[in-house]
Amino acid sequence: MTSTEWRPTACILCECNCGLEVQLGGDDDRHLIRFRGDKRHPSSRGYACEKPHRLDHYQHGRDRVTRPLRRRPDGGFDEIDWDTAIREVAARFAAVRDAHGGESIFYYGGGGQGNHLPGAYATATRRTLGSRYRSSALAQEKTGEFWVSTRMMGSATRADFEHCDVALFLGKNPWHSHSIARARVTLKELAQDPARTLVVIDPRRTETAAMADVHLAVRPGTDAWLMAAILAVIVEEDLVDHAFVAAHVVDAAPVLDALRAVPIAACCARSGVAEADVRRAARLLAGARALASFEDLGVQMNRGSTLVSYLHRLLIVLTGSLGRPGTHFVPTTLVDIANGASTKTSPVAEARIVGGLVPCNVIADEILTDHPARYRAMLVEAANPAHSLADSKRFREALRALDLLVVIDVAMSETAQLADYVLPAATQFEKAEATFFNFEFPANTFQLRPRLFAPPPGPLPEAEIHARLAEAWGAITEDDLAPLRAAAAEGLAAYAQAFMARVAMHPRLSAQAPVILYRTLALPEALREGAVVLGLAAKAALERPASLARAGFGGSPLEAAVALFTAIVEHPEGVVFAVDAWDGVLRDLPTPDHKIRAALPDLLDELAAVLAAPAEVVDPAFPMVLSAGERRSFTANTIIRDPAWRKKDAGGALRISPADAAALGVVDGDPVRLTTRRDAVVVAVEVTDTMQPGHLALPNGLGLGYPGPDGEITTGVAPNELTASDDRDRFVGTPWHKHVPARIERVDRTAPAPAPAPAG
Ligand SMILES: Nc1nc2c(c(=O)[nH]1)N[C@H]1C(S)=C(S)[C@@H](COP(=O)(O)OP(=O)(O)OC[C@H]3O[C@@H](n4cnc5c(=O)[nH]c(N)nc54)[C@H](O)[C@@H]3O)O[C@H]1N2
Ligand SMILES: Nc1nc2c(c(=O)[nH]1)N[C@H]1C(S)=C(S)[C@@H](COP(=O)(O)OP(=O)(O)OC[C@H]3O[C@@H](n4cnc5c(=O)[nH]c(N)nc54)[C@H](O)[C@@H]3O)O[C@H]1N2
Ligand code: SF4
Ligand SMILES: [Mo]
Repeated sequence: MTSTEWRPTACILCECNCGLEVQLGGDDDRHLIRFRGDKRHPSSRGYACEKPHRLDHYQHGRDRVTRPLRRRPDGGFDEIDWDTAIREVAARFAAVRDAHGGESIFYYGGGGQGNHLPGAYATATRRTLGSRYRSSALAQEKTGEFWVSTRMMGSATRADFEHCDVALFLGKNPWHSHSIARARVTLKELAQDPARTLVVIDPRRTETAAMADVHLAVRPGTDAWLMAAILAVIVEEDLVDHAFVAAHVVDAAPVLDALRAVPIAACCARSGVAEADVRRAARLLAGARALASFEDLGVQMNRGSTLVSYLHRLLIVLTGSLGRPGTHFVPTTLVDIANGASTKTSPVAEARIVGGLVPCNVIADEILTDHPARYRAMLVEAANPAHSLADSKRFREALRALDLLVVIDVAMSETAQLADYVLPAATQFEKAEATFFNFEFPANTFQLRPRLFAPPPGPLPEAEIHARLAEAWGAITEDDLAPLRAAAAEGLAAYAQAFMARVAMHPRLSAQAPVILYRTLALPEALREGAVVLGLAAKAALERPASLARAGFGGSPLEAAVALFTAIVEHPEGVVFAVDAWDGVLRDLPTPDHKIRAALPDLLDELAAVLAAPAEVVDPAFPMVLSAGERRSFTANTIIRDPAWRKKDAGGALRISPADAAALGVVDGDPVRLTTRRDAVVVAVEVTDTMQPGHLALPNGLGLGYPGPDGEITTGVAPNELTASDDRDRFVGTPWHKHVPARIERVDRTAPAPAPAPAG
């Protein structure tokens, strides 16, 4: 039986978090049976792709962790009760802190594509322990973009694809990866309207490229030359928006000089794109009424990634594509996720920390050393770094070298398998959840989704885990909480006032604010874990009062915070929390003088160095380039572990070009041996003329172990068995996952599959 009631929730499979309505059914109404896009959700407005229909595979994974687990010396796990788990985990973290200082305790994760509240609660745990270093997946994708953008414009920017007339996707395949609201509707509109132009820069003729008016099939890893050539054409043909530059840019001259020196023909040759096509694209981009652009992993996980992010930003600036409808904007967010400020370095590798995040690719180096400041303990929450970080073998070795590894996850992930303690979390449908990945403009949205049902006995929401840890450490006591519980009974405004007074009187409590809110705020059971959002609303009311007021949440900061939080609680389908204006984008640019800095000397030097460098010598042992981790119709990081969720491409084929297939004598479905400097695997091929000769692509999110009838079965190739952590950007340490030197060889179809490489 399926209940006919439609319940509001959201899809958790990519960062768009489209609003959904779901009908429950099956045992105790705990299965997610029917789905539809929620028309009331303010940004997705009824949109959803094919993936959420498979969400029940997430809720009912067979490798769900249902009890706290403690590692035995023989490597197995014992189930323990929560009191024991909390007591021991609290004592062991405290012991590491007392022996080596809180800064030796590293925090990784905090949220994936659908769940950002754990990271908010974990700030209490981190501050109690004095933990200073942390990271997340953003530090292997977006930190380069955030860093240059913040230096130039005071913030990262996003783009308005709905109203642009020219759209550029650079190393991005939104048909499958989305990342913009209602991606496929927006792409179809762009493609079908003769007055609008879709430009894609990608070595592969992706689904998005196939719809495009202009597809520049760049040679893999050479986007820096292509972008330099495009910019140089814009300068040479005098297509620069001089009025914009004069009004908003303080230091354009050194940039224009550098671009005048770019050898256009040589750059085009290097990038594999005909000069005539580059010039045509440059004129289109510069001639746009409104240009919207988006760079993603194809360039951010590739050679020269930070330089390409810089050149992309120069394209935005020199074409004046900021602050008008259809161009770029600075989003107002509830949590400052896109902050690219950099003030310190990591303690061992001395790597640049951007937005508070240690580069993922140096974490193993920070552990596998006898340096006194090395990380000794790690808390991993809602992330699977043993699978998602470069060079899994070395990362596993690093995790094993820790004095203590604690993992909070719903499933027995590759990382959980290495933990000293695994703490089982409620799924994202068993607790209230939210994300901070909405970047709409001028009206931005936020959705706090109520749980669909209670967790089964065993797993706990992260909020509860962090609150119990705080209590075990004595960081919060009943004396701290009782007065606030009393205030909560008098309503939200009285509570908020009492909360501020209490923290002002006892400043030590400010570090514990998330868990205090969770313990004392009177919320309906289905929304309890949303308590921390009141704190975020209060912060937004102080920092962005005008944006909140335009959305209807005005008055004093306290009044605004209370009104906003009330609306969030009353609208489980999502609310508009901030409204901005296009004419405010440039006026309020978050740089000290509200002007753009175009000349970043280190990146201009890098451009000159790259242009002067001789062509790289290809290692004959690895003549091909592997893009390790491509988004396809049925991939979603490692959020769903059951391979049966995939309706297509169940095994995760290696895409190769017809020319490479013919040279090897293989056809669709044949196995080949794929070898990189780190490993060799056997994988079936998909022969497709969307690939360039010499270019290979493996999907992301595969190679997960999952319980089968006769034990664990691993489906597909885990991409990071093949990658190396030294292959990274020299500025911010982002990995070159899309540029792994590789070769392929034929294997006999009838020969038994080779034994898997020993787990390092
Ligand atoms: N279906 C699905 N959607 C997802 C996700 C998922 O797992 N599955 N994950 C989400 C997440 S976490 C993220 S970060 C986004 C990522 O979204 P995308 O960045 O769009 O994802 P990818 O497919 O990894 O890479 C994009 C493109 O880079 C191209 N590329 C490879 N090498 C080069 C190169 O040298 N130059 C250029 N210009 N392009 C190159 C590839 O051909 C590919 O089309 O997707 C999100 N959406
Ligand atoms: N080679 C290569 N590597 C890549 C990429 C690539 O393209 N190529 N892409 C990179 C990118 S862009 C990203 S974003 C990362 C993603 O990698 P990670 O950041 O590690 O994220 P996920 O793989 O989504 O892992 C999420 C974990 O959270 C668990 N989980 C799900 N729901 C909950 C919950 O409610 N609570 C808790 N506590 N846990 C939960 C899941 O079981 C899973 O173990 O991968 C990166 N790695
Ligand atoms: S676009 Fe992303 S969030 Fe929306 S339904 Fe598809 S996978 Fe889910
Ligand atoms: Mo990502």
